[in-house]
Amino acid sequence: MIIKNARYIVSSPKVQQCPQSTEPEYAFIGRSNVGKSSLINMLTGHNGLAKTSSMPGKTININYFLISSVASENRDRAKEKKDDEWHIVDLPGYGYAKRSKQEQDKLVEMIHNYILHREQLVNLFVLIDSRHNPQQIDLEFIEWLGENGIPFSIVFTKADKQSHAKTLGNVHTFLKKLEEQWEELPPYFVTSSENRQGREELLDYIEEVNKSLRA
Ligand SMILES: Nc1nc2c(ncn2[C@@H]2O[C@H](COP(=O)(O)OP(=O)(O)OP(=O)(O)O)[C@@H](O)[C@H]2O)c(=O)[nH]1
Ligand SMILES: [Mg+2]
Repeated sequence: MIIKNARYIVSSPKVQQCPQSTEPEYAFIGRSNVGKSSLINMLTGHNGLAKTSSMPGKTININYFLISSVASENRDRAKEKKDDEWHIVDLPGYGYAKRSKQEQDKLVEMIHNYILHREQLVNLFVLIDSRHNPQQIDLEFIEWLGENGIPFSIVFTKADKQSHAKTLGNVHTFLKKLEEQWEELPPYFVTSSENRQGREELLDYIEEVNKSLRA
């Protein structure tokens, strides 16, 4: 997939205030600081599109970006072809310990409401830090997605932070853990926003899902 344009649309504090449009949307979720906003910038090729920070807790609303793209196979006919239009949604992270309980609960409610009620949501990317052992909070969140029948994929982040072998080991351990809960594993991707690892795979996957929606 070739991204032709990516632009910021709106930052909504509630699902009721999200855009009324019908474009399919792909949302990014995961623990605070896992790299959601950085991944969005890496995928779109626009540094600074989504606000990032080394301090956890940066994103606090439901942020919309409108993407125009063309399928790679139409690269040479991009002018004749109508662009695909879809939304990327940057969500706040969960599990930031320094937030007050009240703030934390409010964000979780917002995230849950969005995920459960947003009909345009076609896939949720759940980001997992590839440096760590499986964390309870991530496993519980994924279990909740399963209970509610939400379509999701896993994105392992920050693969540049350690050796390839260490990343693969952690990915394997996480998937083994998921196999205890799931008969079939979800699609998964290993990424780095630093060196753009996994970009093509993720964009191709989105292109496939977009295509299947039109079929
Ligand atoms: N080395 C490396 N650093 C990364 C990568 N992705 C994100 N970071 C760093 O991790 C920190 C957090 O990144 P964000 O993209 O703001 O994380 P987030 O998940 O959006 O965080 P919240 O909005 O607070 O929930 C920043 O300092 C990023 O530069 C990566 O792939 N590699
Ligand atoms: Mg963020």
